[in-house]
Amino acid sequence: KKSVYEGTNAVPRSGDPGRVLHLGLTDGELANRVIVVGHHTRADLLSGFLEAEDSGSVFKLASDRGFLTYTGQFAGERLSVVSIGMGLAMMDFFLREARAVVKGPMAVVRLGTCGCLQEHVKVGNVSVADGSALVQRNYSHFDSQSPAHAKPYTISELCLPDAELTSTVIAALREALGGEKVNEGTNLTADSFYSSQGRADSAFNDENSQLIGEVLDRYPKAITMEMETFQLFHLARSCLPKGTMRAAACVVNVANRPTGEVVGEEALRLAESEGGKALMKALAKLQL
Ligand code: R1P
Ligand code: URA
Repeated sequence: KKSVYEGTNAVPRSGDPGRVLHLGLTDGELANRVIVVGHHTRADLLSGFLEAEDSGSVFKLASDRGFLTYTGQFAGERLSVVSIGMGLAMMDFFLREARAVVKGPMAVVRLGTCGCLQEHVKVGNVSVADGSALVQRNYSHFDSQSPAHAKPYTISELCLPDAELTSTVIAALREALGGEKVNEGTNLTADSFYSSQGRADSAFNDENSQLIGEVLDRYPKAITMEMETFQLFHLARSCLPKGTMRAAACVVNVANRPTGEVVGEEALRLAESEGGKALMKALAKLQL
């Protein structure tokens, strides 16, 4: 009898050649250097900078779980651009299954978008994470059976990116966009776009009116709040053997949460494409 997949532990695969279940990729289809983005339009945009592989074309595969992978050549190196969707779980699927189909050291850079927590940071700028902390809804707090003393949200310790990759990314972004368009600071990764990012919603009991204040008290350099960076840094640091997965992350600031300003369509596309190309250059330059 044919099974839907093989193996119930580690990273199961399906079919022949065995493809990982959610990315849909098999060995060799993903490069060691990867740009990770949140949606297909951004991946399509950046795939335009890739050149064909020896096969004569840029590799493209869309999985039925929402992942879209492009692999080609960039500045003399093999490089992939992958759209992974949103949240901690999708970054977990991506990094673990990517690790399973790539041999040797890897470097992963995320180009996301998000709201910015500092008034002085301009929309359309790119903010690079020099560390990331996780903000999680404490589900037990909201359970009426639980003691009331537990706080509604937890804020983690900082997790750091790869230092060399991060400085290479900053230098490449400054060269491409100009120094005034590149900021650095602490990233906050939240497990919701809503409650754990401090958005008020009268349709739910979220108890989050103090949350952004608490985050800024604990991390005064908090600059960005989005949904994947902490998982990227944490799993890269957890990957074995140590040092074989290097990570960096940045976002285009699409909104300034203190002022309410929101970026225009054209400025966003420009930052995504020029910023994205700069990240591809940084990745290609890195000695793996
Ligand atoms: C929420 O709208 C999504 O946008 C941000 C958040 O991290 C979350 O994934 O990033 P992306 O634009 O990369 O998806
Ligand atoms: N994505 C997020 O997660 N947060 C924002 O504020 C904007 C985009």
